[in-house]
Amino acid sequence: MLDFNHWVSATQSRIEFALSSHMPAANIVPTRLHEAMRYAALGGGKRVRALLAYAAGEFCGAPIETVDLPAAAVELIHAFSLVHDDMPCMDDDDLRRGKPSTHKQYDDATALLVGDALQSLAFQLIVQNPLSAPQLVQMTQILAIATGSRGMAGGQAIDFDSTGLTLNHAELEHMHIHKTGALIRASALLGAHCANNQDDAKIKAVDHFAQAIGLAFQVVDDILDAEADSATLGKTAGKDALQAKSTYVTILGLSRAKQLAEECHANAMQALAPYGNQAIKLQQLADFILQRKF
Ligand code: GRG
Repeated sequence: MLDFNHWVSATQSRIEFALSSHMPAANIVPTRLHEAMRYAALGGGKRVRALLAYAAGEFCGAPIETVDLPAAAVELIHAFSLVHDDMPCMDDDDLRRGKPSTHKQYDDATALLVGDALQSLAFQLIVQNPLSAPQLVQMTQILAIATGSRGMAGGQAIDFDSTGLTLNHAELEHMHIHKTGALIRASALLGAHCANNQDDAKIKAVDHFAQAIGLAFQVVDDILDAEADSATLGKTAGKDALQAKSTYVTILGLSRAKQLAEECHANAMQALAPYGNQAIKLQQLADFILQRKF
């Protein structure tokens, strides 16, 4: 476990460095935009999506250097979604990663452009990776689908359209598979696709694992929103109840929601069972996602 904790902090530093070195410096014109992009993407977050990319890459035999750019790309897309999600026209939140949301620190127009620019930069990084052309095409497609209307943006639209409605379990799951799950799934798949020799069975196992752990991640998110405080979360706690949103906690109750998170975790572990210790990082990451406190 000590080894895993060490790997998490070393990998978080690695991704911070990759992000920082691939983002325009704050003194490059347009300076306000570049400063705001760095504000939004650096110095915060658990980096779960990057960790998944590295762990899946390691499992599939990808050299670690080939995972840096896709790992940075998924964190850029994630940061972009958080910036837009916090804006007054979306979730309207003033606090993110323990500091003022980007539109509060800067302004709405800057926050809009930050999101746009982070998204473009993510795709630039994907295609800059020195991998084969077919690999890059496939990786671009994976990230594009996960981000767009058939993935994260679509999930957000479903969420937005559901305001004031009570969703049932299947509807809630459908929304989260897109809104949160699609990018988590893509993160692991992108890491897996960095391997020079593609092992289809392993990629399938990563895909199964990532879909299940993406759902676990969201169930835990709903539990934390109900149980934790804003200082611990670094974002406004109790937001779901305040907005009368359907969540796993509101539709199942706290205890059944916790049970569901365990079931999703077990499902994720099952996908890796045939690989034993080869999949140790992914397995430990699944525990980390289940047990996280913020
Ligand atoms: C226009 C393509 C497009 C996208 C914008 C705003 C939006 C559409 C989508 C929102 C997606 C969203 C914010 C999902 C919530 C996901 C979630 C649970 C975020 C918290 O993730 P953590 O806990 O955060 O990994 P840290 O700060 O640790 O990185």
